Amino acid sequence: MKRALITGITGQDGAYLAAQLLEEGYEVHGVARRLSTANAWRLAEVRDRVVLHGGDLHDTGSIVRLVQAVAPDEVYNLAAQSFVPTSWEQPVLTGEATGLGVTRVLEAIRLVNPAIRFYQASSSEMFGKVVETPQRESTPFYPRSPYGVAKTYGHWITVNYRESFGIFAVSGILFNHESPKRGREFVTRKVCRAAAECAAGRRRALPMGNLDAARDWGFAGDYVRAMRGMLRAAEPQDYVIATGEVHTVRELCEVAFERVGLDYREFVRTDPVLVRPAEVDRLEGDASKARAELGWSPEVGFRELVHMMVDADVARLRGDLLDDPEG
Ligand code: NAP
Ligand code: G4F
Repeated sequence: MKRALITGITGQDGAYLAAQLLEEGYEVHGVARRLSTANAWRLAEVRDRVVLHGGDLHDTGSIVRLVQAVAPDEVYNLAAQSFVPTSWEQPVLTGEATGLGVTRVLEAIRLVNPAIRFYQASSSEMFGKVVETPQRESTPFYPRSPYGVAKTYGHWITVNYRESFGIFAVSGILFNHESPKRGREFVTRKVCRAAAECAAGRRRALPMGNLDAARDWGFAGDYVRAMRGMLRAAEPQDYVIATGEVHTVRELCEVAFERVGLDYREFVRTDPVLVRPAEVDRLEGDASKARAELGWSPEVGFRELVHMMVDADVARLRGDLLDDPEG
């Protein structure tokens, strides 16, 4: 039986990855931070089948001891301070967790067992102020936030440990991916939740930032499948994972509110406080390398994804689905 260790298991991708690995017959271990309030709601379906260990990417010793104790075949480093606006408020913490945290996990692997395969959760935020469209593996990075800068460090340290120490370390450059398990602060979930609340008469207005921003949005379940493919490949390589389909935040609002029979223009208003100090205007990925070499392709399209998310929040508000804690 293969064993996987997932940092960030309590996050959106961690929950989907844990479920997929269990389905494949893996023994799944996860790193969870000590918090004053329980935070494993995303793991509800798999909680009795995963082993959670206390640890933090800020604490090197905790990571080394966990890699020793669990003795995994694969480590997926999904933990990060992952919300872009917070990275301007807490740039040093973001650099520590999202950037240096990667080195701490790689060092643990190097010290304990360099044969462990390593996946790094890199991001299309590294392309930032894009220098070519669509973005592919060879596109130069131009990050636009402390988060993007930290992820760029995480990407290059992964490449460096592969080249310096021969570790099977890969960087998955994933474009935005969403699901009903998405945190409420991210734009898709914020809009889908608000549409459900407006339909239920619990909300009258939705303050938003830049409605013209455009993203290549996919479904988290599809993207997590790509992570597994990268660690199964014959050679360690970096891959862009994206749908190639781009929509604006305005279109997202339109589709989400339409789903509950409402016109978004009656609820959405722009609030300058939510506009970012430096914006990533438009991301569009080219995943042809992953399609050709990993046989990967997305199964869920944009409208289906938005409908899935709105429907989940409608069900939560009705009490048909367990609601998540408000962030
Ligand atoms: P998420 O829902 O925000 O989850 C982040 C996870 O990291 C949570 O489990 C969180 O734990 C954990 N974490 C944060 N700081 C930590 C620390 N210091 N030590 C240990 N754990 C820590 O993010 P996601 O959407 O699942 O994304 C997974 C990874 O992919 C992240 O690295 C993200 O930056 C990256 N990524 C995401 C996307 C996307 O569109 N979703 C795209 C590209 C890359 P708590 O539950 O305790 O907060
Ligand atoms: O949903 P977002 O907060 O995601 P963002 O900044 O693109 O980052 C996400 O995707 C990255 C991959 O590219 C990940 F690495 C990262 O961890 C995270 O998962 O914002 C998307 C867009 C932005 O352009 C933002 O300015 O939506 C725009 N937006 C407009 N109004 C808003 C809002 N974003 C949020 N969160 N809230 C708003 O009210």
